[in-house]
Amino acid sequence: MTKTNLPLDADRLWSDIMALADITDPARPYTRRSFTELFLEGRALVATRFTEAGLTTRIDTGGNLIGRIEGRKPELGVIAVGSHSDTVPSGGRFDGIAGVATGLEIVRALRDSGTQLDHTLEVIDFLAEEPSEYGLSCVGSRGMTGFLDVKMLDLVEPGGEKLRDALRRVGGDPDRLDRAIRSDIRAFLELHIEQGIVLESQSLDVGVVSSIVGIRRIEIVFEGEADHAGTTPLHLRHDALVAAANAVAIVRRIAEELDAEGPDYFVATVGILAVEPSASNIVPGRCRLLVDARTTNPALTARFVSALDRESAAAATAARVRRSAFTTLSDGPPVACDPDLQVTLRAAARDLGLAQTDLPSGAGHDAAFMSRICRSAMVFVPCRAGKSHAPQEWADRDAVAAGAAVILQAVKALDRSLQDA
Ligand code: HGY
Ligand code: MN
Ligand code: MN
Repeated sequence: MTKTNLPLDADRLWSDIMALADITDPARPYTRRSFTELFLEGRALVATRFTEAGLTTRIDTGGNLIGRIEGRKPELGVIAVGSHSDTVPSGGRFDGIAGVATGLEIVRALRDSGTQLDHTLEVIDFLAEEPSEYGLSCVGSRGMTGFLDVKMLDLVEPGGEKLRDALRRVGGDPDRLDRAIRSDIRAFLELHIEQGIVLESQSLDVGVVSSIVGIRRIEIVFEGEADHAGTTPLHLRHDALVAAANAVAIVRRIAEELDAEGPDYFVATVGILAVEPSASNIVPGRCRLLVDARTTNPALTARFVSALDRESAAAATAARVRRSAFTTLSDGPPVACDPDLQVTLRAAARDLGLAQTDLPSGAGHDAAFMSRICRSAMVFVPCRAGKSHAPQEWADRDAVAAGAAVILQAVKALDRSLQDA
Protein backbone atom coordinates (compact mmCIF):
# COMPACT_ATOMS: atom_id res chain seq x y z
CA MET A 1 0.00 0.00 0.00
CA THR A 2 1.86 3.11 -1.14
CA LYS A 3 0.62 6.26 0.46
CA THR A 4 1.23 9.10 -1.98
CA ASN A 5 1.53 12.82 -1.25
CA LEU A 6 1.78 12.49 2.51
CA PRO A 7 2.94 15.81 4.04
CA LEU A 8 6.18 14.24 5.31
CA ASP A 9 9.13 12.15 4.12
CA ALA A 10 8.41 8.43 4.63
CA ASP A 11 11.95 7.38 3.72
CA ARG A 12 13.54 9.80 6.20
CA LEU A 13 11.21 8.54 8.94
CA TRP A 14 12.03 4.95 8.03
CA SER A 15 15.77 5.58 8.10
CA ASP A 16 15.53 6.85 11.70
CA ILE A 17 13.71 3.69 12.74
CA MET A 18 16.20 1.43 11.00
CA ALA A 19 19.20 3.38 12.34
CA LEU A 20 18.00 2.71 15.88
CA ALA A 21 17.34 -0.94 15.04
CA ASP A 22 21.06 -1.30 14.23
CA ILE A 23 21.87 -0.41 17.86
CA THR A 24 21.02 -3.69 19.54
CA ASP A 25 22.57 -6.51 21.53
CA PRO A 26 23.74 -8.57 18.53
CA ALA A 27 23.06 -11.84 20.36
CA ARG A 28 19.43 -10.90 21.07
CA PRO A 29 18.01 -8.70 18.32
CA TYR A 30 16.32 -6.38 19.07
CA THR A 31 17.46 -5.51 22.57
CA ARG A 32 18.29 -2.03 23.89
CA ARG A 33 17.40 -2.25 27.55
CA SER A 34 16.90 0.98 29.47
CA PHE A 35 19.87 2.26 31.48
CA THR A 36 22.37 0.15 29.51
CA GLU A 37 25.27 1.40 27.37
CA LEU A 38 23.35 0.32 24.27
CA PHE A 39 20.38 2.42 25.39
CA LEU A 40 22.66 5.43 25.87
CA GLU A 41 24.15 4.82 22.41
CA GLY A 42 20.64 4.85 20.94
CA ARG A 43 19.83 8.00 22.90
CA ALA A 44 22.94 9.71 21.55
CA LEU A 45 21.78 8.95 18.01
CA VAL A 46 18.32 10.35 18.74
CA ALA A 47 19.77 13.47 20.38
CA THR A 48 22.04 14.08 17.38
CA ARG A 49 19.14 13.82 14.96
CA PHE A 50 17.03 16.08 17.19
CA THR A 51 19.78 18.70 17.04
CA GLU A 52 20.24 18.30 13.28
CA ALA A 53 16.50 18.91 12.88
CA GLY A 54 16.79 22.22 14.74
CA LEU A 55 15.61 21.10 18.18
CA THR A 56 17.32 22.21 21.37
CA THR A 57 17.79 19.08 23.46
CA ARG A 58 18.02 18.36 27.17
CA ILE A 59 17.60 15.50 29.65
CA ASP A 60 15.12 16.45 32.35
CA THR A 61 15.57 15.35 35.96
CA GLY A 62 13.26 12.40 35.25
CA GLY A 63 15.73 11.13 32.64
CA ASN A 64 13.59 12.02 29.60
CA LEU A 65 15.31 13.21 26.41
CA ILE A 66 13.39 16.29 25.25
CA GLY A 67 13.81 18.14 21.94
CA ARG A 68 12.17 21.58 21.82
CA ILE A 69 11.42 24.20 19.16
CA GLU A 70 9.91 27.48 20.31
CA GLY A 71 6.55 28.59 18.94
CA ARG A 72 5.60 32.07 17.76
CA LYS A 73 3.53 32.54 20.94
CA PRO A 74 5.46 30.80 23.77
CA GLU A 75 2.79 31.88 26.25
CA LEU A 76 0.44 29.30 24.69
CA GLY A 77 2.48 26.43 26.12
CA VAL A 78 3.66 23.16 24.57
CA ILE A 79 2.28 20.52 22.23
CA ALA A 80 4.31 17.33 22.79
CA VAL A 81 4.77 14.22 20.66
CA GLY A 82 6.81 11.19 21.65
CA SER A 83 7.20 7.66 22.95
CA HIS A 84 10.17 5.56 24.08
CA SER A 85 13.42 4.22 22.60
CA ASP A 86 14.09 1.39 25.06
CA THR A 87 13.03 -2.18 24.23
CA VAL A 88 12.04 -5.38 25.97
CA PRO A 89 14.63 -8.20 25.81
CA SER A 90 14.62 -9.70 22.25
CA GLY A 91 11.94 -7.21 21.33
CA GLY A 92 11.09 -5.40 18.13
CA ARG A 93 12.25 -2.44 16.04
CA PHE A 94 9.02 -0.41 16.22
CA ASP A 95 7.54 -0.57 19.76
CA GLY A 96 8.20 2.96 21.03
CA ILE A 97 10.81 3.82 18.41
CA ALA A 98 8.19 4.52 15.73
CA GLY A 99 6.66 7.14 18.05
CA VAL A 100 9.92 8.92 18.79
CA ALA A 101 10.84 8.93 15.08
CA THR A 102 7.39 10.30 14.26
CA GLY A 103 7.99 13.30 16.51
CA LEU A 104 11.33 13.93 14.84
CA GLU A 105 9.85 13.67 11.33
CA ILE A 106 7.04 16.10 12.21
CA VAL A 107 9.63 18.71 13.19
CA ARG A 108 11.43 18.27 9.87
CA ALA A 109 8.20 18.29 7.84
CA LEU A 110 7.10 21.55 9.50
CA ARG A 111 10.53 23.04 8.80
CA ASP A 112 10.49 21.87 5.16
CA SER A 113 7.05 23.42 4.64
CA GLY A 114 8.16 26.67 6.28
CA THR A 115 5.56 26.25 9.03
CA GLN A 116 6.21 27.68 12.50
CA LEU A 117 3.58 26.76 15.06
CA ASP A 118 2.18 29.24 17.57
CA HIS A 119 2.68 26.63 20.32
CA THR A 120 6.11 25.40 21.29
CA LEU A 121 6.64 21.85 20.03
CA GLU A 122 8.48 19.19 22.06
CA VAL A 123 9.53 15.70 21.02
CA ILE A 124 10.03 13.37 23.99
CA ASP A 125 11.89 10.07 24.32
CA PHE A 126 10.60 8.87 27.70
CA LEU A 127 13.02 6.97 29.93
CA ALA A 128 12.37 3.24 30.53
CA GLU A 129 8.81 2.79 29.31
CA GLU A 130 9.32 -0.98 29.30
CA PRO A 131 9.43 -2.76 32.70
CA SER A 132 13.09 -2.22 33.61
CA GLU A 133 15.50 -4.51 35.47
CA TYR A 134 14.55 -2.44 38.57
CA GLY A 135 10.98 -3.81 38.27
CA LEU A 136 9.38 -0.51 37.19
CA SER A 137 8.03 0.67 33.84
CA CYS A 138 7.31 4.20 32.55
CA VAL A 139 10.05 5.65 34.77
CA GLY A 140 10.38 8.88 32.75
CA SER A 141 6.68 9.56 32.24
CA ARG A 142 6.06 8.86 35.94
CA GLY A 143 8.76 11.44 36.63
CA MET A 144 7.22 14.03 34.27
CA THR A 145 3.80 13.60 35.91
CA GLY A 146 4.82 13.41 39.58
CA PHE A 147 4.32 9.68 40.06
CA LEU A 148 7.93 8.55 40.57
CA ASP A 149 8.16 8.25 44.35
CA VAL A 150 10.98 7.60 46.83
CA LYS A 151 10.02 3.93 47.30
CA MET A 152 10.33 3.40 43.56
CA LEU A 153 13.71 5.12 43.50
CA ASP A 154 14.95 2.58 46.05
CA LEU A 155 14.06 -0.38 43.80
CA VAL A 156 17.16 -2.45 43.06
CA GLU A 157 18.18 -4.46 39.97
CA PRO A 158 19.75 -7.93 40.33
CA GLY A 159 23.28 -6.47 40.27
CA GLY A 160 22.45 -4.28 43.29
CA GLU A 161 22.19 -0.82 41.68
CA LYS A 162 19.34 1.37 42.95
CA LEU A 163 17.01 3.02 40.45
CA ARG A 164 17.96 6.44 41.87
CA ASP A 165 21.62 5.83 40.98
CA ALA A 166 20.72 4.52 37.53
CA LEU A 167 18.58 7.62 36.95
CA ARG A 168 21.52 9.84 37.82
CA ARG A 169 23.78 7.74 35.58
CA VAL A 170 21.60 8.46 32.51
CA GLY A 171 21.44 12.20 33.15
CA GLY A 172 18.45 12.51 35.50
CA ASP A 173 18.48 13.92 39.04
CA PRO A 174 16.55 11.92 41.67
CA ASP A 175 17.00 14.76 44.18
CA ARG A 176 15.25 17.30 41.93
CA LEU A 177 12.37 15.31 40.44
CA ASP A 178 10.02 18.21 41.17
CA ARG A 179 11.69 20.01 38.25
CA ALA A 180 10.58 17.27 35.83
CA ILE A 181 6.89 17.76 36.59
CA ARG A 182 5.24 19.77 33.82
CA SER A 183 2.23 22.10 33.83
CA ASP A 184 2.88 23.80 30.49
CA ILE A 185 2.02 20.92 28.15
CA ARG A 186 -1.39 21.48 26.52
CA ALA A 187 -1.60 18.23 24.53
CA PHE A 188 0.40 15.02 24.11
CA LEU A 189 0.14 12.69 21.10
CA GLU A 190 1.82 9.30 20.73
CA LEU A 191 2.08 7.11 17.63
CA HIS A 192 2.55 3.42 18.40
CA ILE A 193 2.25 0.11 16.62
CA GLU A 194 -1.01 -1.58 17.61
CA GLN A 195 0.68 -4.70 19.02
CA GLY A 196 -2.59 -6.45 18.15
CA ILE A 197 -4.39 -7.76 15.08
CA VAL A 198 -7.44 -5.49 14.65
CA LEU A 199 -6.06 -3.01 12.09
CA GLU A 200 -4.33 -5.59 9.90
CA SER A 201 -7.26 -8.04 9.96
CA GLN A 202 -9.69 -5.29 8.89
CA SER A 203 -7.24 -3.72 6.38
CA LEU A 204 -7.36 -0.40 8.24
CA ASP A 205 -4.66 2.27 8.04
CA VAL A 206 -4.86 3.75 11.55
CA GLY A 207 -6.56 3.32 14.90
CA VAL A 208 -7.59 6.14 17.22
CA VAL A 209 -7.05 4.80 20.73
CA SER A 210 -10.09 5.12 23.02
CA SER A 211 -8.56 3.86 26.28
CA ILE A 212 -5.36 2.41 27.73
CA VAL A 213 -5.50 -0.65 29.96
CA GLY A 214 -4.69 -0.45 33.67
CA ILE A 215 -1.68 -2.54 34.78
CA ARG A 216 -0.94 -3.94 38.25
CA ARG A 217 2.46 -5.63 38.79
CA ILE A 218 2.90 -7.92 41.82
CA GLU A 219 6.03 -9.66 43.14
CA ILE A 220 5.59 -13.00 44.95
CA VAL A 221 8.54 -14.75 46.68
CA PHE A 222 8.50 -18.31 48.05
CA GLU A 223 11.27 -19.40 50.47
CA GLY A 224 11.86 -23.12 51.08
CA GLU A 225 15.11 -25.01 51.61
CA ALA A 226 17.74 -25.91 49.07
CA ASP A 227 18.45 -29.65 49.46
CA HIS A 228 20.16 -32.52 47.67
CA ALA A 229 17.91 -33.68 44.78
CA GLY A 230 18.98 -37.30 45.23
CA THR A 231 19.09 -37.90 48.95
CA THR A 232 16.18 -35.76 50.21
CA PRO A 233 12.96 -37.81 50.45
CA LEU A 234 9.93 -36.13 48.84
CA HIS A 235 7.98 -35.84 52.10
CA LEU A 236 10.85 -33.94 53.74
CA ARG A 237 11.33 -31.36 51.01
CA HIS A 238 10.59 -27.65 51.15
CA ASP A 239 10.57 -27.08 47.42
CA ALA A 240 9.91 -23.40 46.58
CA LEU A 241 9.35 -24.17 42.88
CA VAL A 242 6.43 -26.51 43.64
CA ALA A 243 4.65 -23.58 45.32
CA ALA A 244 5.66 -21.22 42.49
CA ALA A 245 4.48 -23.60 39.77
CA ASN A 246 1.11 -23.86 41.51
CA ALA A 247 0.98 -20.08 41.76
CA VAL A 248 1.51 -19.74 37.99
CA ALA A 249 -1.45 -22.07 37.38
CA ILE A 250 -3.53 -20.11 39.93
CA VAL A 251 -2.78 -16.80 38.13
CA ARG A 252 -4.01 -18.24 34.84
CA ARG A 253 -7.15 -19.83 36.30
CA ILE A 254 -8.31 -16.73 38.19
CA ALA A 255 -7.63 -14.56 35.12
CA GLU A 256 -9.64 -16.89 32.86
CA GLU A 257 -12.55 -16.84 35.31
CA LEU A 258 -12.58 -13.02 35.50
CA ASP A 259 -12.15 -12.57 31.76
CA ALA A 260 -14.94 -15.09 31.04
CA GLU A 261 -17.39 -12.99 33.09
CA GLY A 262 -17.21 -10.19 30.48
CA PRO A 263 -17.72 -7.51 29.26
CA ASP A 264 -14.45 -6.16 30.71
CA TYR A 265 -11.08 -7.31 29.41
CA PHE A 266 -8.85 -9.15 31.89
CA VAL A 267 -5.48 -10.82 31.34
CA ALA A 268 -2.66 -11.84 33.69
CA THR A 269 0.81 -13.14 32.97
CA VAL A 270 3.77 -14.49 34.94
CA GLY A 271 6.63 -13.28 32.74
CA ILE A 272 9.43 -13.66 35.27
CA LEU A 273 10.07 -16.76 37.39
CA ALA A 274 13.52 -16.78 39.00
CA VAL A 275 14.57 -20.09 40.61
CA GLU A 276 17.45 -20.26 43.13
CA PRO A 277 19.99 -21.77 43.24
CA SER A 278 18.82 -23.15 39.83
CA ALA A 279 20.77 -26.39 39.41
CA SER A 280 19.41 -29.72 38.19
CA ASN A 281 20.48 -31.56 41.34
CA ILE A 282 19.31 -29.06 43.97
CA VAL A 283 15.78 -28.79 45.35
CA PRO A 284 14.87 -25.11 44.68
CA GLY A 285 15.22 -23.06 47.86
CA ARG A 286 13.76 -19.78 46.60
CA CYS A 287 11.48 -18.59 43.79
CA ARG A 288 10.53 -15.06 42.73
CA LEU A 289 7.56 -14.48 40.40
CA LEU A 290 6.47 -11.25 38.76
CA VAL A 291 2.76 -11.10 37.92
CA ASP A 292 1.42 -8.60 35.32
CA ALA A 293 -2.38 -8.16 35.54
CA ARG A 294 -4.31 -5.91 33.13
CA THR A 295 -7.91 -4.86 32.87
CA THR A 296 -10.25 -2.09 31.78
CA ASN A 297 -12.11 -2.45 35.12
CA PRO A 298 -10.19 -1.78 38.38
CA ALA A 299 -12.82 -3.72 40.39
CA LEU A 300 -11.59 -6.89 38.67
CA THR A 301 -8.01 -6.11 39.71
CA ALA A 302 -9.09 -5.99 43.35
CA ARG A 303 -10.83 -9.37 43.02
CA PHE A 304 -7.82 -10.88 41.23
CA VAL A 305 -5.36 -9.68 43.89
CA SER A 306 -7.43 -10.89 46.81
CA ALA A 307 -7.95 -14.36 45.26
CA LEU A 308 -4.26 -14.63 44.31
CA ASP A 309 -3.20 -13.54 47.80
CA ARG A 310 -5.37 -16.20 49.43
CA GLU A 311 -4.54 -19.03 47.04
CA SER A 312 -0.79 -18.37 46.74
CA ALA A 313 -0.55 -18.42 50.54
CA ALA A 314 -2.31 -21.80 50.50
CA ALA A 315 0.12 -23.04 47.82
CA ALA A 316 3.02 -22.11 50.11
CA THR A 317 1.53 -24.02 53.02
CA ALA A 318 0.87 -27.07 50.85
CA ALA A 319 4.52 -27.10 49.70
CA ARG A 320 5.78 -26.54 53.29
CA VAL A 321 7.47 -23.26 52.28
CA ARG A 322 7.09 -19.64 53.36
CA ARG A 323 5.58 -16.95 51.13
CA SER A 324 7.98 -14.18 52.12
CA ALA A 325 6.69 -11.49 49.78
CA PHE A 326 3.38 -10.56 48.12
CA THR A 327 4.11 -6.97 47.02
CA THR A 328 2.48 -4.60 44.58
CA LEU A 329 5.37 -3.05 42.62
CA SER A 330 3.19 -0.73 40.52
CA ASP A 331 -0.48 -0.06 39.91
CA GLY A 332 -1.60 2.11 37.01
CA PRO A 333 -5.38 2.56 36.56
CA PRO A 334 -7.05 2.29 33.13
CA VAL A 335 -7.12 5.63 31.30
CA ALA A 336 -9.57 7.13 28.79
CA CYS A 337 -7.84 9.06 25.99
CA ASP A 338 -8.91 12.70 25.65
CA PRO A 339 -12.19 12.81 23.66
CA ASP A 340 -11.43 16.13 21.95
CA LEU A 341 -8.01 14.92 20.81
CA GLN A 342 -9.67 11.76 19.49
CA VAL A 343 -12.02 13.95 17.40
CA THR A 344 -9.00 15.85 16.02
CA LEU A 345 -7.18 12.61 15.19
CA ARG A 346 -10.24 11.14 13.43
CA ALA A 347 -10.62 14.32 11.35
CA ALA A 348 -6.93 14.23 10.40
CA ALA A 349 -7.17 10.59 9.32
CA ARG A 350 -10.31 11.34 7.34
CA ASP A 351 -8.74 14.35 5.60
CA LEU A 352 -5.81 12.14 4.61
CA GLY A 353 -8.19 9.60 3.12
CA LEU A 354 -7.16 6.88 5.58
CA ALA A 355 -9.33 3.96 6.71
CA GLN A 356 -9.66 4.15 10.49
CA THR A 357 -11.35 2.77 13.59
CA ASP A 358 -11.41 3.49 17.32
CA LEU A 359 -9.92 0.77 19.50
CA PRO A 360 -8.71 0.20 23.10
CA SER A 361 -5.08 -0.52 23.99
CA GLY A 362 -4.22 -3.72 25.89
CA ALA A 363 -0.66 -2.44 26.08
CA GLY A 364 0.52 0.18 28.53
CA HIS A 365 1.97 3.45 27.23
CA ASP A 366 3.57 6.69 28.42
CA ALA A 367 0.42 8.41 27.13
CA ALA A 368 -1.44 6.89 30.09
CA PHE A 369 0.75 8.80 32.55
CA MET A 370 0.74 11.95 30.41
CA SER A 371 -3.08 11.99 30.66
CA ARG A 372 -2.59 12.99 34.31
CA ILE A 373 -1.08 16.37 33.37
CA CYS A 374 -2.57 17.18 29.95
CA ARG A 375 -4.91 16.11 27.16
CA SER A 376 -3.41 12.86 25.85
CA ALA A 377 -4.23 10.55 22.94
CA MET A 378 -2.71 7.93 20.65
CA VAL A 379 -2.69 6.72 17.07
CA PHE A 380 -2.02 3.06 16.30
CA VAL A 381 -0.61 1.75 13.05
CA PRO A 382 -0.88 -1.90 11.95
CA CYS A 383 1.89 -4.37 12.72
CA ARG A 384 2.25 -7.70 10.93
CA ALA A 385 0.11 -10.47 12.51
CA GLY A 386 -0.21 -8.23 15.58
CA LYS A 387 3.15 -9.55 16.73
CA SER A 388 5.17 -7.42 19.18
CA HIS A 389 7.69 -7.86 22.00
CA ALA A 390 9.46 -10.29 19.66
CA PRO A 391 12.06 -9.88 16.89
CA GLN A 392 9.40 -10.70 14.27
CA GLU A 393 7.69 -7.37 15.08
CA TRP A 394 7.19 -5.51 11.79
CA ALA A 395 5.36 -2.47 10.43
CA ASP A 396 5.37 -1.34 6.80
CA ARG A 397 7.13 1.87 5.93
CA ASP A 398 4.03 3.44 4.41
CA ALA A 399 1.85 2.38 7.35
CA VAL A 400 4.12 4.18 9.82
CA ALA A 401 4.28 7.21 7.53
CA ALA A 402 0.48 7.35 7.27
CA GLY A 403 0.16 7.28 11.06
CA ALA A 404 2.83 9.95 11.39
CA ALA A 405 0.93 12.12 8.90
CA VAL A 406 -2.17 11.86 11.10
CA ILE A 407 -0.14 13.08 14.07
CA LEU A 408 1.33 15.92 11.97
CA GLN A 409 -2.05 17.10 10.73
CA ALA A 410 -3.49 16.83 14.25
CA VAL A 411 -0.62 18.91 15.68
CA LYS A 412 -1.31 21.65 13.12
CA ALA A 413 -5.05 21.54 13.88
CA LEU A 414 -4.45 21.65 17.65
CA ASP A 415 -2.10 24.59 17.24
CA ARG A 416 -5.19 26.52 16.18
CA SER A 417 -8.01 24.83 18.12
CA LEU A 418 -6.26 24.86 21.51
CA GLN A 419 -6.16 28.66 21.27
CA ASP A 420 -9.94 28.75 20.92
CA ALA A 421 -10.47 26.34 23.84
O1 HGY B 1 3.95 -3.83 28.52
C1 HGY B 1 3.38 -3.05 27.76
O2 HGY B 1 2.19 -3.08 27.61
C2 HGY B 1 4.16 -2.04 26.98
O3 HGY B 1 4.60 -2.61 25.80
N1 HGY B 1 5.26 -1.55 27.74
MN1 MN C 1 6.38 -2.58 24.78
MN1 MN D 1 5.68 0.69 23.78
